[in-house]
Amino acid sequence: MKNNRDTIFSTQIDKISHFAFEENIVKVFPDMIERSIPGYNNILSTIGMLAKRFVKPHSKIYDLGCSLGAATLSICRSIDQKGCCIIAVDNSKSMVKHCKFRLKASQSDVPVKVLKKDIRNIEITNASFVVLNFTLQFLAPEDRYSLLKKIYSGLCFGGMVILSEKYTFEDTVSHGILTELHHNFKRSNGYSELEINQKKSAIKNVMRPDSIQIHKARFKNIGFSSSEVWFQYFNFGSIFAIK
Ligand code: GEK
Repeated sequence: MKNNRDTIFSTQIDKISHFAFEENIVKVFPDMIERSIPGYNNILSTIGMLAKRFVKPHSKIYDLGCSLGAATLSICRSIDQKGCCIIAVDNSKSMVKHCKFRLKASQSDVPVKVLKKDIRNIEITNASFVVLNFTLQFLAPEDRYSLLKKIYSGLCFGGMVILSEKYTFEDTVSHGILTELHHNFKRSNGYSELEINQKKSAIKNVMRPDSIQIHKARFKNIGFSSSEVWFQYFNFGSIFAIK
């Protein structure tokens, strides 16, 4: 797949439909995510570093909502622990198809299974490292606790969950400033006002972010012994949680 430029929302759309991870989006996905999420590449490379530190030999690594396998590839390049395998899961048929091509082309030594499944319906067992890189925000809020509880149950002690998300902020002034900075980031990456506004309408009811406080309280409630924000760039960031 070529690295196509994202022009999906660049012309006036009369009736904007809900954002869905279908072939048209998948074809421009690497460009879209890089120009839309501040710090995306820094997060990916650090996921590799954290995997090197926290993955245990003979355990499983899960990349939930793997899209085109960017986090999986970063982990493959970073780990040398024996007997590990990565389970990469996405419920978009197009994402899974292109993810398999990409992983095949990378010729990594780490075994990877790519599954077209809903992450709410998979089993998690013998895990030492679980990645939710900008995925949880797409789940209905009422499904988030049970997914993280299932992950906790399948995680070994000392294992790590990486949760990267867009955040909301309880303080409305801070929320406004950080949202404005994010829009400036998108403008500086070549997105027009029309593109920013039309994408916002398309994604409004599909992606529902939580605050950092909600994420941390949820981890604590489930039983994780530590959790901390290790990266933040405007209203995007990443938290690790350890069992
Ligand atoms: C990356 N992690 O590049 N089950 C499985 N997959 C799902 C579900 C679900 N219930 N809901 C959404 N997805 C990637 C980026 S993108 C983030 C993740 C974004 C999948 C969905 O199909 C999409 O591929 C992914 O979660 C979210 O590191 O586009 O902002």
